[in-house]
Amino acid sequence: MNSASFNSQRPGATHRLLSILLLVVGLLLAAGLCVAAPAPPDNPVPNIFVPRSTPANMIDHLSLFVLLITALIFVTVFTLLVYVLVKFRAKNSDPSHEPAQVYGSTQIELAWTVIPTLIVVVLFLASARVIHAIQDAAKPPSAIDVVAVGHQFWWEFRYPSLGVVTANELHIPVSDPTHPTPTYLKLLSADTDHSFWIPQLNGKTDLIPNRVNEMWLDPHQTGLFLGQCAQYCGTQHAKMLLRVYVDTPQSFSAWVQAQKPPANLDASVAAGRHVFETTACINCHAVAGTPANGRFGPDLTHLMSRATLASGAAENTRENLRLWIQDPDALKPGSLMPSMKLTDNDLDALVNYLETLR
Ligand code: HEC
Ligand SMILES: [Cu+2]
Repeated sequence: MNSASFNSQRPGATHRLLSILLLVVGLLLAAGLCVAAPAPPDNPVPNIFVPRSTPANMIDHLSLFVLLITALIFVTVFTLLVYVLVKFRAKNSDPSHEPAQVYGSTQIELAWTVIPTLIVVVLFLASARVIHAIQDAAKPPSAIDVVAVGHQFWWEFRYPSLGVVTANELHIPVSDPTHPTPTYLKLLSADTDHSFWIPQLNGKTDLIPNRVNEMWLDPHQTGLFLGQCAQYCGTQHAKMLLRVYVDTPQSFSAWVQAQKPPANLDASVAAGRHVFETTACINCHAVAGTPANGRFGPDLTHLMSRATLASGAAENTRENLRLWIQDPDALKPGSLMPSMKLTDNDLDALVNYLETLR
């Protein structure tokens, strides 16, 4: 190839300038989008960089530290790369010129072996410290115990010492650092692997069949914290959402008091209760104080105290409740609740009954 045709294949200066401009515009746009995102309280996307609980704080600090180190590595490598590209690129005047080749420099080889090894050791020790501090934290006697069971595709929550069973929406008290009331979760699975993840409260912990895992949360702020099953567990894994309500101590004990009693037995909805108790519903669902004691699906004793249906798939309104029972797949395709093919009359009576389960 002669030098004239070689030159004609290299991108022109305008071409190069345009690519650089595009890259810069792209970076600015990405940065702009990040800055324009709504501030944490109204932002429905849980953000690991806005921690609200001790373990999440420790993870946040560790990730900033790791980000800082990796950013330094990135800047160093990128600067060297750009320097080498500019300094040693083929010159138009002498396209076949090669820079001096350096082999076996002990100094350079030592530098790029020892420095990365030290960096890895530092990252390892920093991570090990945080893992130990979170996993081996002493459990205070004031801790609240919750058993969380992952199911395809919903969450079961049992508070053994409080006598409460609920689903999908976890209520826990806020934990004042001077009187900590952390919540200790025992994580189990009824079927396959799931993962419990509330980004602002703690990292992920898997729920694995035939194994007991543990995690704790001690939120310092009241409010609603969103999470998500973080391990692919089947078709509706993406609609296996978590809602954690962090309550003041007063509203937490009020919630517990409201969840304890058996279900409302309202005579005006006896027809609907009859439909429920004579259909397969009772094999999969429990309603305390009635013959219904299934555990394949969520406990419905206080169904109407929950804001959402089917693990956050839909808002808990009458229309959605009716649609859900008529055809669960309409709201959550692939959910493990079958359509019971009820008549419109039975369906209306049944929904009237369910609406009294407050
Ligand atoms: C084969 C077992 C099975 C039967 C039978 C069944 N369900 Fe379900 N049900 C489930 C499962 C599993 C879920 C959770 C679905 C999900 O979120 O993915 C569920 C969820 C629900 C929910 C939503 C609860 C919540 O807190 O989100 C309601 C309400 C409900 N079922 C009512 C009924 C009624 C009424 C019947 C009878 C007409 C019935 N189910 C029959 C298994 C069943
Ligand atoms: Cu899952």
